[in-house]
Amino acid sequence: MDLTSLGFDAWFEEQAAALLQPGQSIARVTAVDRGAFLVRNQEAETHAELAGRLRFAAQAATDLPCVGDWVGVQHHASGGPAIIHGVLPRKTYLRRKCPGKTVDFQMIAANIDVAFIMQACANDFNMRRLDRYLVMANEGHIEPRIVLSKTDLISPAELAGMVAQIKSTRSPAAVLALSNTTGFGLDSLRGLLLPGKTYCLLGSSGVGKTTLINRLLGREAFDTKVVSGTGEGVHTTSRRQLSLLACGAMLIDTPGLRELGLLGTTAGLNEAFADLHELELNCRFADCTHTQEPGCSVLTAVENGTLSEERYQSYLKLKKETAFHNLTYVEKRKKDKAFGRFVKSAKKQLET
Ligand SMILES: Nc1nc2c(ncn2[C@@H]2O[C@H](COP(=O)(O)OP(=O)(O)OP(=O)(O)O)[C@@H](O)[C@H]2O)c(=O)[nH]1
Ligand SMILES: [Mg+2]
Ligand SMILES: [Zn+2]
Repeated sequence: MDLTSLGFDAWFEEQAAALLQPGQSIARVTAVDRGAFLVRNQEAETHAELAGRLRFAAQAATDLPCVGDWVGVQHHASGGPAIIHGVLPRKTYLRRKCPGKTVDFQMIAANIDVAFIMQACANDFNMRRLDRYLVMANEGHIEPRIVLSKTDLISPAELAGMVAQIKSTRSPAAVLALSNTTGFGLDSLRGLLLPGKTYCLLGSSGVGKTTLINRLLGREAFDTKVVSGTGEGVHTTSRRQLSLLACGAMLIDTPGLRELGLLGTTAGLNEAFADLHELELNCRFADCTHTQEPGCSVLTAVENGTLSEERYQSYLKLKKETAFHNLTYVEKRKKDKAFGRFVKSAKKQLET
């Protein structure tokens, strides 16, 4: 198996040329479980650890490798764990705000071509959460597709209703429905998976992400758990893992995210809310907040029912969060820089 089959291309090759030191070679991170890594190259999959230098030089958690990353490694002749020395720049990424009040980001996965955003038809279907995931994928330059799982638990009419709800937002993301239990829709999904491309499953805990990967692999490779009737489950998957399917596609499983904090830029927001963005162009004022301005075409659309009140509220909420986060993130970065300069000048004074 060559690196191209794992997704390596000319762009990464260029990045690698600038990064690799003598004795190092390229590999892809296939699993991250707390501090432990698995990396894969043309020959084998091996355990790996971070070089001390890389860990100490990291300015932020996002500088450290995540699943899907291309890294420069040094292999151990005696068979010990390989050492990861550097991370290649990412083409695409999934990241989220760290849980809690901090403004730092956490990498979920990198270098993904398509993200399947999964919601279970029963108990889990939620347009607002879907919006969040769509913004997240768009922000990381990943093509989103929507998967409605567990169709065996609802009627065809209910399913059609959900699909219609998604379509009414005019989201360009394709919608696919499937059931791991009956096998409905699995062949359509298989038909979408291309060799050498990387896919990722995103969605709440218990929607059936790992079960789907096991079905596609054709064996019980990873643990899944029975969830309670309400769909509220405990997390079963704790590690981020990239699996190679027989068809040559790669699929990344992620643990269900409990808190889907935001996000970085407004670009992702505008893409996920293309319908609103389009309306916005007709507002009288360029900086219209769509809350009270005269001649606001967003408000008009809500009034005459072409835009649902729910979607409008979802947009306002995400917009507010994004704006707040952008602000605090920029401030924090400034402070970090100022602190860095302070440390440097203090060190200099000590040296002289
Ligand atoms: N009825 C029904 N149950 C399913 C289906 N797919 C998965 N399940 C069940 O849903 C439960 C959760 O499945 P998992 O695959 O572990 O869910 P997950 O998304 O990986 O959850 P986390 O790892 O916690 O994020 C298991 O009990 C599965 O058997 C389906 O299509 N229909
Ligand atoms: Mg799982
Ligand atoms: Zn407006």
